[in-house]
Amino acid sequence: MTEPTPIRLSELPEESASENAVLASTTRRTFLARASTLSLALPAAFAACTPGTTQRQDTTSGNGSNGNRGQGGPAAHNSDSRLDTAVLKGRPHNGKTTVPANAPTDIPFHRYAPELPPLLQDGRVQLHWHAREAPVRISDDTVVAAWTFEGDTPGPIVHCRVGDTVEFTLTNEVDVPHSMDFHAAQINPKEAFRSVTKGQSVTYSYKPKYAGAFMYHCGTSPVLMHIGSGMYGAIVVSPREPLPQAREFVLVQSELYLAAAGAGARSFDYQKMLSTLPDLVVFNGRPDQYIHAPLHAKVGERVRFWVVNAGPTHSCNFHVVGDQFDTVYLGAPPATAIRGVQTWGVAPGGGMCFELTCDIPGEFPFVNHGFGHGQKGGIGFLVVE
Ligand SMILES: [Cu+2]
Repeated sequence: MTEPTPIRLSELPEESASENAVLASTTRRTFLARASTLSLALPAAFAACTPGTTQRQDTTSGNGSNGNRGQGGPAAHNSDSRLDTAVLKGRPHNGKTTVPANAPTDIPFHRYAPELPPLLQDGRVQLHWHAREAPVRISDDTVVAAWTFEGDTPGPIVHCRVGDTVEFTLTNEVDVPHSMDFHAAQINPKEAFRSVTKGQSVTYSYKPKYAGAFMYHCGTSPVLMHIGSGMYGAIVVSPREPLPQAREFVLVQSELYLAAAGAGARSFDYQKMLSTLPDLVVFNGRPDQYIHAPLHAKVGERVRFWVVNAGPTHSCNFHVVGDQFDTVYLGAPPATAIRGVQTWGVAPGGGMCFELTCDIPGEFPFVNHGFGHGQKGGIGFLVVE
């Protein structure tokens, strides 16, 4: 295996060396498209030139690790998030999302349904999704200019079982390259998670090996921008042997970093994402939506929360006020269950399964108990009657 040659920033194509020059001659949208495309053309060896990263060969095994620069189409490249981070580390990046010119202006609010969808019976989940830019109303007074899977953020909830076949196709409808990284998959990311440009599609299938709540997200460079702008969601993989009967909900926590309010939709702001001080921290994309329209359960029922933390940066310290988790699964349910838990942290990029029994009636807030974040919208009510 040939030792990869580190690439310096000065060796990048000229248009990336001067952000000002780029911004002066192009729109931000064009710049982001260029930045993403540029990163596709960089070899995995670039990750090795970043201090603190270890060299890896896996993403380019078979065709060398430094031979792709500037020549291949998307099929030859990997939208690996470590690579993406390395590519843009230290570079100025003024990316902001925008609303498509032809988008509707009257955007109604809809509550993101948190109920776990039923399983399909034939063991196959066929998904053909589209990467779209769309305005999404997240509250009475705020519409965001989101990058989405299927027009909403989070994207659709997927539910399958261990060993089922997930057949997935992503078609990109927009100028910025996008991709799909399912954390429930064991698959060659260089092929499956590659970015596709406008009008292109990528198709792959996999069989989830473990049960759990898994994140999916766009992994295109800069991955922080793509997750932070709305391209994430949850796939829940149930075990083959059913878990105890329960009312099941899916909660995806995410942070929102928004540009100043102006006319129309608020942009997602890459510089604010880097600052890691979010404007909002929310469940299922909208602040306080489950305060206004709570989750419901009956006395005597078991409630199961599948909690995914899309981040992109902060933990979700999941807690239910006035109750305790009867069961938290540290790994794939039903193994590694622990009992009597008050709060447990779900890492960004992670997911966990929490259960409680509704022994008494009441209104039970479920929160991110990291309250500096919980009070930015990461709260809702479970009403037990
Ligand atoms: Cu994307």
